Amino acid sequence: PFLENVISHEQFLSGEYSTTFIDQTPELYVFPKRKDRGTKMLTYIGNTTVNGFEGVPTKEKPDLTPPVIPAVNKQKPFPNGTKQILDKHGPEYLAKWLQKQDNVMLTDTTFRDAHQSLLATRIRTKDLEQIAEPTARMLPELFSVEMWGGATFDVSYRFLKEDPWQRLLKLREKMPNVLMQMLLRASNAVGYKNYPDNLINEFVGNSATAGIDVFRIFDSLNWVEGMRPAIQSVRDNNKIAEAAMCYTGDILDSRRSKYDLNYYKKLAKELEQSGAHILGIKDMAGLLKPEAAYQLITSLKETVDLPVHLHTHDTSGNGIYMYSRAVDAGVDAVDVANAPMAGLTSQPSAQSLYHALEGTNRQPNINIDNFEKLSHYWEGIRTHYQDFESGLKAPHTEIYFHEMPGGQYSNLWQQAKAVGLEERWNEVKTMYRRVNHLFGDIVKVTPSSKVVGDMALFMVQNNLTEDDIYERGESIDFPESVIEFMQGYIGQPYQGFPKELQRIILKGKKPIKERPGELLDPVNFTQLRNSLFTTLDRQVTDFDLVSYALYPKVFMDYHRFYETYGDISVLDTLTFFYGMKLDEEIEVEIEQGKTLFVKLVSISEPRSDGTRVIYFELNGQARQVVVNDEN
Ligand code: 3PY
Ligand code: ZN
Repeated sequence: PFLENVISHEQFLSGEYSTTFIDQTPELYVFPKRKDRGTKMLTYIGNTTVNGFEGVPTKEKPDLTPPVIPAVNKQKPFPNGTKQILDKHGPEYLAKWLQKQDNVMLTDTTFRDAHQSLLATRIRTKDLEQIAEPTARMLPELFSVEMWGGATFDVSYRFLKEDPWQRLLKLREKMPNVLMQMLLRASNAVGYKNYPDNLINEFVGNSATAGIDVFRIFDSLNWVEGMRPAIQSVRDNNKIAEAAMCYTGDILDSRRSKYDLNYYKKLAKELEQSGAHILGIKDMAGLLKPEAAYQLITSLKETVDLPVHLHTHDTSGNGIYMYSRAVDAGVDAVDVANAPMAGLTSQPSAQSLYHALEGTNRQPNINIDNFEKLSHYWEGIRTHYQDFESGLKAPHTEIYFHEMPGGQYSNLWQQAKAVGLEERWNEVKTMYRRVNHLFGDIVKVTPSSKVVGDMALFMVQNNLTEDDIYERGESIDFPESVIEFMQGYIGQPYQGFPKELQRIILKGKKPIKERPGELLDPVNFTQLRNSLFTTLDRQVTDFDLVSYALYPKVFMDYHRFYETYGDISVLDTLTFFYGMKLDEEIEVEIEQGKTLFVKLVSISEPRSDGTRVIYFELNGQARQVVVNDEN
């Protein structure tokens, strides 16, 4: 194996090595471990069959058929799309091109925000991958497909036991013609806190290499200072910087003057001056009302010379009407999801918007029949994720009152339930609004929304009022996220922190005014690579390195899981979540052309040590694994 490593090494193959090559190349001494993929996989299936999957009630596997994938001719070349325009002419040209389109353009969010908002971000790569090529072939007129970023990164490792970079690479291969878009939390990258500038830079660079074309960058407090490094990084990579402002408050409500039309105009100008190719409006909670959209977009189009791309959540049920007014005002592109994955906390439906704009001269230029054909797939696949549905069944106009972002509503509800506040959920929602007020009316989106949510839960749980905080705050231990927020570690809110409250919460700690990324020590990637190489005992990719730097624990947990169970992203989704039924047979393609046939034969009763023996047939051969019964 040593010789094999030498002769297959890139440096050796390139001919650029000297006599010290062997001494300076430790990876030559790493030999492939004997891995029995079959046993690892059977252990996972056995374990899930007996103990269930985190967050899914242990129950019989649902009887569902795989959804229909629309047939497309894969031999034909892909139709050209926006990706070809970017690659040929660059981001400035593409932005001008977008601005010149008569018809409103669409971003399809089904691959990211739709399932983040409806299904706790749980759709697996396997299910996205198989519909990616039909989507790219059938909807080449899309502006972009949003398929990465936001929570997909963290959730992939943590719950789905998948490598998010692999998702990106696979979808890129299947979608070579449409722009691929991600949501980037500026200096928080795809995490919940600020990172050093050099890490943001590495993250953006690697994301661009792996296939992202459009980066929608936002700061959770609309603090432009915090967005500059990310915008610059995207520009340096010759990709599209869509700098987004988060919409909060209500410009139609004259009693709330903090976030008025002038605020947004000024912000838009600043984003333009910071290097945005596209101006994004990120209406993360769905607060933008139709008339407000009309006024906002009209003003912004007069203020900046950039295409405007609008994002919303349809929680209130007003999404299509709002988009229609935005289209009247000249918005260049809007975010929609395929109908079965649209509506409620997700984006408005693409198909609904198409029909709503019938007879106007800005109706999207897309093939609606193809949208419908693809919709059958999404309708089917959604049922495979039924245990992650949020439970929201109807339009929810209370959003205008509490202002929680689309993805947070179901999350906070779960958190409230977990700490026994199920009965007091209405109080939590009201408290969320009160905390926002207490904090001085801030923008609420990941991670600032989490701070407000944590504080609201904390106050309800401990029966605290605003007066209590001011009167006895010195003796209260506030949640860590609230302390960090008041320290300035996620940035500076517009018009600053409420001074007295900040003093009470910080108890003598000094807040910062600078950008946290400037103060944080840069990541030493060389050192990190070496130590990771020792820990993982394998080659370290640039992707591994960035993931580890962002999420050390999450990444290592994933690594250990992978060592134990192997690559289980190849399992079908129902087996992944529910294991197998007795006598059931499944096929698992573990690599191209290599399929395992698995049958679950029987499960023993628990033995005195709490374990069960699971009997399988693997490709016709009897195999057994032992798992702990954790019930
Ligand atoms: C995210 O940051 O994940 C969001 O979708 C914010 O709206
Ligand atoms: Zn969103």
